[in-house]
Amino acid sequence: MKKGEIVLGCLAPHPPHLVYAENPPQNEAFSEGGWETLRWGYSKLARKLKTIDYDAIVIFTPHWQTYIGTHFLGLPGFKSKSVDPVFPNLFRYNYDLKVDVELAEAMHEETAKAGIITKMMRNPDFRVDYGTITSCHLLNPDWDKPIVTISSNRNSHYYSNEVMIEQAKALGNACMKAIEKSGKKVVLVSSHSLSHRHFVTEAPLPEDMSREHIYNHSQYVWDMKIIEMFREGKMQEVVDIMPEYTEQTIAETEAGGLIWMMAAMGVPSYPAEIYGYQSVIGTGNCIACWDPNTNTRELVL
Ligand code: 2X7
Ligand code: FE2
Repeated sequence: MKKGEIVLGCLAPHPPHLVYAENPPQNEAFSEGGWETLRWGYSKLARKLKTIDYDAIVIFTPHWQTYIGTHFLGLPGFKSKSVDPVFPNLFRYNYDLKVDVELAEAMHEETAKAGIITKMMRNPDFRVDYGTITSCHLLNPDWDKPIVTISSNRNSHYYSNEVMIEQAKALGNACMKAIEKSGKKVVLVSSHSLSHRHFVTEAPLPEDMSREHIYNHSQYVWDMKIIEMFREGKMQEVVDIMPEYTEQTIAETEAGGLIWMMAAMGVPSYPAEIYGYQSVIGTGNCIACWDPNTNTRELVL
């Protein structure tokens, strides 16, 4: 069997506002649009994904939080309504998704071998989190590929950002081993915002773009610094600076997604493709991808 591989790694922010703004038939809420810079960027990346041959999407989400170990979705399908607990006015999404259980089990097995506490989620009534659904919907609105969702273990809260980073690296390496053994072509998705300070009151019309801006200038400067490193292919420096960046901007990187993805991809030293940056309720959000294929990698923005 041919060795499996990671064909793309995507940084895919998941504010539910973006799905709300698209008005897909699955979501109950209705909007007049908003956050176009991110939504147009997502459309462009979704078009690129359509040109790539791959078997499954593996997504790491900060909104499925497990306090004991790392969990993997472990049933062939999950169907229910996902409601954002903070923004139920924006996100009540009816999903019906397929899981690559074989790949999930292989990752679970390698993760256990690496000494990480891990478990398969086999509860048919389990509700899939809005982070998974938002990122997957925007990257692949046709939902025509199976997914594997990985939970985020709360190491940064129990211990420290440093411990979280070590665990995320070990998890990334374990997932990579499982992918290689599987023979499959896989797209990785790290689902999160960058800086994560957000306003605590919402505009009367959430999509009123005259009210949208980054929470403060310092968050903006930090985000630009990290995006510059993405552009320059300095991912080892991003890994090194992660504890400070996360602390200074309360970034959603605290869950470990970006480190997990970078470790699995061998910490790329080539430039990321940037698809957009915009604030959502004050948080900083960047859509980016790392394309290991030099023939298809491009300068997007
Ligand atoms: O989960 C989120 C997020 N990461 C950013 C902004 C707004 C809402 O939800
Ligand atoms: Fe989030």
